[in-house]
Amino acid sequence: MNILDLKKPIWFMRQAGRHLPEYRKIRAKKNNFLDFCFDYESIVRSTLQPIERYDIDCAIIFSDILVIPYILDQKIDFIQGMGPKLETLEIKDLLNLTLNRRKEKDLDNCYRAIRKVRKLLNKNKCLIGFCGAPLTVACYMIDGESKKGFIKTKKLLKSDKLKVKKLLRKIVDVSTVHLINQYKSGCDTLMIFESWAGSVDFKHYNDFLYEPVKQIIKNLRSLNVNAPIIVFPKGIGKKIVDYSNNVFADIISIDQNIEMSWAIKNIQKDIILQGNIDPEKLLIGGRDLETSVKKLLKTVSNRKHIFNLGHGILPGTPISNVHKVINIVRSC
Ligand code: 1CP
Repeated sequence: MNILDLKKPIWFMRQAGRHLPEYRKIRAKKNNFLDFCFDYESIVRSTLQPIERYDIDCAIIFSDILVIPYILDQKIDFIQGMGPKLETLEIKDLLNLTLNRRKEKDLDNCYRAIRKVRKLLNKNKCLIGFCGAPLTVACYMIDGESKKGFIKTKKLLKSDKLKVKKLLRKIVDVSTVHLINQYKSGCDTLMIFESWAGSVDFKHYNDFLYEPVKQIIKNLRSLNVNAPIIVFPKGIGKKIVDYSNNVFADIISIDQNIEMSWAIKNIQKDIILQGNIDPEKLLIGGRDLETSVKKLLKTVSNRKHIFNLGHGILPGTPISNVHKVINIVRSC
């Protein structure tokens, strides 16, 4: 069942992963994160773990947005506690990258895992496939890491717009194929993560944010992929209205820095809203969490809404806090 067919869906970005002891247990069996990411059994298990523990409405296939630079043959490492680190390449070398067929084959395990998860998952749960939005993936490819605020990317967006646009087109093509394969394998809902939307100046939104995402959606629709599409332009504040008017997605995920009541008034009525509890509130718990969840539910009571956070679950989040939120949402 896709996410729009569900009545009052609830799921959490980064619901699989480090806050779950059962994830940490299977993760510890592989040294390297990519080995885990491409291992059939590990993908199936970690995708289903949050559903088994919380009985929430959507599973999101366990993978990462950086599988795209990996199959384009840019070397990548995930360093424990540091996050991803990619081989440093100049823009001209990034433009020369081509698909590595052997590495592309590693994704077959992801598609096989989707087929298996779809079989094991109850029919009335949805299964989300995803990719990074091209600009966010390009940020990692150009800078190699996120820790320094994507200085190289920001400079290049100003000094060599044409070359960046060329790189984005390459990422659009590879991401389109990846999303189609996820859809054909059994994902009924697709999500595009623009985690670093905030790195772009508003005057460049059209070229770097709207056009690439619009193109992916256009490609999918022209190939009869009719799954609902969620976009998540994190960190763009009030420009989210302009964003949602331009990319033609079905659902927009709202980060915690935007007031939901404001979003309801300003984002066109036919777009479904997802979000936006602050992950820190989920981490801390207590009365403040309870009040925020109840306030959000009241705010969205007259509009179709998908319950979620404003960003991913933080690693130290207590499981009891997640249960508490689910109980409040289900009892309202
Ligand atoms: O060893 C580990 O367990 C590594 C931690 C980890 C995990 C659990 C990474 C490395 N990726 C993932 C899985 C992941 N990544 C999922 C599936 C799990 C789920 O949602 O349940 C998803 C959807 C992602 C998406 C992702 N990866 C995004 C977009 C969403 C977001 O959080 O903004 C981004 C930006 C990444 C890059 C990435 N991969 C891993 C880390 C630690 C990061 C972020 C690093 C940074 O801050 O730049």
